[in-house]
Order: sequence, then structure tokens, then C-alpha cells
Amino acid sequence: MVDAVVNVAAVLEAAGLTNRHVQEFVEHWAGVTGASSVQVVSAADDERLVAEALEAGELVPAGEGRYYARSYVKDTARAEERTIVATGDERDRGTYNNWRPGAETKEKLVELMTGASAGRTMYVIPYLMAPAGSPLDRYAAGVELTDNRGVVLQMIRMSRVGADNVNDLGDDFVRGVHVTGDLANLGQGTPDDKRHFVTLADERTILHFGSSYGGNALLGKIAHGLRQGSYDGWKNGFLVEQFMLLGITDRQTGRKYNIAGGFPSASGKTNLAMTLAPEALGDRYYVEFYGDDIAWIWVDEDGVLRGFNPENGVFGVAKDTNERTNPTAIDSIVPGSGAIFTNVAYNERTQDVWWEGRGDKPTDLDGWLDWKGERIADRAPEHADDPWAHPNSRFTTQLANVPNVAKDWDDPRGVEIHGIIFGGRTRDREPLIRAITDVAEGVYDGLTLGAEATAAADGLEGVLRYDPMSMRPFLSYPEADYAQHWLDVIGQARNQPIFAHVNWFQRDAEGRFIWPGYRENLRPLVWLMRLRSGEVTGVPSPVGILPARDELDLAGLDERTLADLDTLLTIDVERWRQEIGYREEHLAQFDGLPEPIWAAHRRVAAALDAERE
Ligand code: GTP
Ligand code: SPV
Ligand code: MN
Repeated sequence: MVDAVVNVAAVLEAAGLTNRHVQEFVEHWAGVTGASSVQVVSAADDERLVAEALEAGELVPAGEGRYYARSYVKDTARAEERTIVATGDERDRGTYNNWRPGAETKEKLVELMTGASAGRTMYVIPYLMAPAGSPLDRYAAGVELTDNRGVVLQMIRMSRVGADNVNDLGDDFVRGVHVTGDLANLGQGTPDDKRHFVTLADERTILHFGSSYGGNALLGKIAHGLRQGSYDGWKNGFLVEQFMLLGITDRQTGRKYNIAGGFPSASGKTNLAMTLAPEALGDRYYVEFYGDDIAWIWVDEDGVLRGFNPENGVFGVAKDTNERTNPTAIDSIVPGSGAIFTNVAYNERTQDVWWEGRGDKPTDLDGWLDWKGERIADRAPEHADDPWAHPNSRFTTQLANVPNVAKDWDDPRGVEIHGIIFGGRTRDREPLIRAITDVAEGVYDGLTLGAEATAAADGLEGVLRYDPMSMRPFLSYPEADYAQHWLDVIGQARNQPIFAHVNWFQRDAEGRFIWPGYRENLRPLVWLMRLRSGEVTGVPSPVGILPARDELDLAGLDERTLADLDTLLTIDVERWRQEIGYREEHLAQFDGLPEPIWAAHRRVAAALDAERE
């Protein structure tokens, strides 16, 4: 034990990790987990670690400079019911955060982690979840300890990794410990489920046990970038949200608008941020990618609402990604990109990868393995139609590979935010877009975002639920405080953003999406920019301003979409009145919800009643 302690400090020193607090942290957890060695990593170690992972069979090549990994079959998505926010203050208990008392939760995790990395290397990942030099830097640095090499490779792609990020910070860094555990023996989904994904928010400590899946294992991303971040933001005056962030430039007017937007997991953030303008609109507009999953948002010293993407990469959903739906994504995962694919189908002969919606299904089955590693050619007849890829299979690639990444994506000052949108998978009720100019109504709209959950969370696909601002799985404090915090932060901004609710997922009676989505989503966003700058006026409705049909640029839309346009651009008042009842029940769960939110609710309800009369 004494020897190990001496060694840890020496190993860290040798790797240039000189922060004494980090050294103590690593020593402590190396002792608890029983790791046999300690290794500090930086982005420069990627090539070596990839080679080691290939050698160990943890990765296989997917063509030149691209890789494939398969995960344990019961470890393919976030496990929301196993995710806990723990603090020492009972008042932090919220409806969605599975709050537990900090001290006993920590004890439980220490018990689970004790000796659980025996014989393994403990990798020390010093990281920053921000462009270096930002005003929020002091909340963005962390050190993840993990016993999993694959997690290191993902972290190198998704965050900025290197000892310099933490050397000068003293005690001001998030402590993260990830122990994979014996995945085949964790009782996933049983009453004796050993998985625990804990954020000790008031200690700025994250302890995750029992998974190697992204959202459960890349502690910089979800646990720090969203859960710890939102707690720190609440205490320190900024917002941390599961938002994409994009810029749209209108070359004709020279105006540029930056839009942030919350869509629940696997509901279109990556695709929207990567979108290209529809071909039919020529080269008038172009979209720049800032972020696809997380935005940290604050009001600067001039009173300007700004935001940045704290990530360094994209962990994107593979399903339905192809040259037509998202050519930008396809270009960002080409051979040589260093991309890592997880749980897609893999051809061990040709090293090709494939997923549902990639294009035509390969007809020559030779060499193809499904996401479980089973030979597709040998499938029993009753499994012939099973998906080849897991619905939550993903690709990981660095932002630098994304063709439309903004020139200033790395600017520590972030960008001004002009619009905030919410949307999700809502098969009816929600029109294509409705704009909201009042801040409290905009915040109310985010809080009542109702949509279908997706395969990004285990066992929840298709469940209709409220997902406030798309933060339900990541909220680390109570909703009433969250609502107030939103009102406070946005209230300070002198450039009040315009809000909007969008829906790309309206369906007809046969279940077909009536809006073509993807690149075409730029059309309603262009309308929103034009509304904000007074170029169009829209049509008022009880739930916001809708586009008049001729205010949308319809060039090149197909006949079928044009025929459905009236459905897309109108609201069903009766259906909405019913929704108001559900919302009332939903919001009533949250003690102390700010009065302006209730007032917004009552205004919308009254406007709907008036419309009916
Ligand atoms: P997370 O990374 O889980 O937070 O998800 P995300 O919100 O970034 O979702 P993403 O953009 O990766 O999309 C998830 C799924 O929705 C993919 O299968 C997309 O192909 C599909 N999708 C995205 N945009 C659209 C759209 O406009 N229309 C339709 N029909 N599907 C879409
Ligand atoms: C999500 O589930 O919302 C994701 C993927 O963005 S993960 O990073 O795994 O949480
Ligand atoms: Mn997400």
C-alpha cells in the first residue's frame, strides 16, 4: 500500500501531472479499486492506445483509420433508473434526479468499487469540458479515472485531454471514477442490479460503476458536462443544457443567427447541427455546427446571452444516417477520421460497417456479423428480420472532422445566442414550428416539452413523457429551482432570445412522417430568423406564432409535403385543450414553481378557451 502510494505520485509526476490534489485523488482510488498500475493519458497517446486496443481485440479495424467495438449485450444505452444525484441537502431532491443522501451513497459505491479493478490499469484522464480560456473554465476541468481503455479512446475524441488542463487548478476539478465491473454478472434489469451511476453534486465527485457505454462511462460528457455542470450552473449563475448549437447565415442579408435547441436523446440534435441547406434553396443559407449535445450558456459582462459547446467530438446515433439524411455525418466518419463505431453490424471479411437506414442492406451475407457478434448468414428463420445494428448504435468522431464545423467553434467567448428552440418526437398536436416571444412563455414551453423517449435510454423507447428542456435524464436539482434559474439567467440578458417549439416527427394515420425532416428542417428555422428580424409577421395562435404558408420558402418541396402543409401549420384546439389538462397535472408535481410559469400556463389555457368560443 505504502509502495503503491509512492509509485502513483511518481508516475503522475513523470507524466507531467503535477497537481498535488490530483495525485492524492488518484492514490486514494487506486487503493480502493485495487488497480495494478496507473497510467496518465493525453490526446497524444491516441495512436498507441488504439494499437493496444487492436492488439487486445477490444477494437477491430473498420477500414483504414476507423474502428469498431461491440459492447456487452446488456450494456448499450443509458440506464436512467440506475442514475443517481446525491448531495448532503435533502432539498436537492427533485422528481427526476433519483436523489439520495450523499454519505450513504458514497459508501455504497466504495463498497462496489473495492478491489473491482484488480489486475487492471487505472487510466488517469485529465480533461477540460470547454474551449480553453472560457469564463466557465473553472467549472469545466476534471479528472476521470477509468479501468477501461475503450473509455479512454472515447474520451480523447469527446473532450480535450491532457495534464495541462488541471495542473494549475489546485482543488478545483471534478473527480470522476469509473469502474467497469464484471458486466456479465451485474444483474442488469433485475432487483439486484449492481449498476450505480452517481453524481455527488455538492462534492463535485462522480462515481460510476457497472457499464462501459458512453453516457454511463464517459464521465466528462454526460455526468460532468450535463449533470455536474447543471448543478454548478445553478449555484454559479449559468445554464447547462442538453442543447445543440448552430449558426445560420443568410448570405443575401449578411445576417447570422445562432440557435440553441433542446431535443430529447436521439431526437435530432446531431442531425440538425450538421444540416446542410436544402439544395432547392441554392446557396443563400449556410449552417455552421457548434455543438450537437451540450451547451453551456451564460450572460457576459455586456449583458449578452452566449453559449459554447463544451465537447470536442460527436457521439452520434448511427440509425438512419446516410448520404441523403446527413451527408455531413457521413463525411465526418470517413476512413482516416479515427471514428469509432459501436454496436453497428460489422463485416469481418471486408471490415465494412452497416446499420439500419445506412442504405441498401448488403445482399452478400458473407462475413456479416450483427451487433451481438452473431453471424447473419446463420440466423434462425425466426430471427431473419431482427435488426443488424442496435437501435442505439453510435459513431464517435472529433469535431475537427465535421465539415460544417464553425470557424470559431473553439472560441472561448462562445457565440451570441439569438434563438432557443425545443422539440421532440411528437406524433400529433405539435405543428412544424410555433414561435414564442415572451420569455416566461418560452421557459414554460421548454418545461412542458412532451415527447416519445428513444432507444438512447434502456427500456423506454416509445414512452410518451414530459422531458423538461430535454434535461430529464440529466437534471441535478429540483424543477422549480430549474425554472427559476432559467428565468433569472435569461432575464439578465439584454438580447432576449426568441423561443420556438418545432416538430419534425408529426405522423399520419399510417404512421408515416408527414414532414421530410433533415435538411428540410432549415426552412422553419429560416422563417424563425426572418420573424425575429421583422421580415415576416406570422399568424398568431394561442400557442405561439405560426408561419403563414407563403412565408415558408417552399421551393422544391414534394407534392405530398405540400398537401400536408396545412396539417403541419395548424393546431388542433381541442387536442391542445386536453394537453393543457395534462400539463396542469404535470406542473403541479413541482413545489414552488415560479408564478410567472403558472401565469404563462394560464395565458395559454385562456387563449385556447377563447379560440374555442
Ligand atoms: P442524442 O445524441 O441521443 O442526444 O441524440 P440527438 O438528439 O443528437 O439525435 P440524432 O440527431 O442523432 O438523431 C436521432 C435519430 O433521429 C437518428 O436516427 C436520426 O436519423 C433521426 N432524425 C434526426 N432528424 C430527423 C428528422 O428531421 N426526421 C426524422 N424522421 N428523423 C430524424
Ligand atoms: C444521450 O443519450 O442523450 C446521448 C448519448 O447523447 S450519451 O452520451 O450516451 O448519453
Ligand atoms: Mn444527448
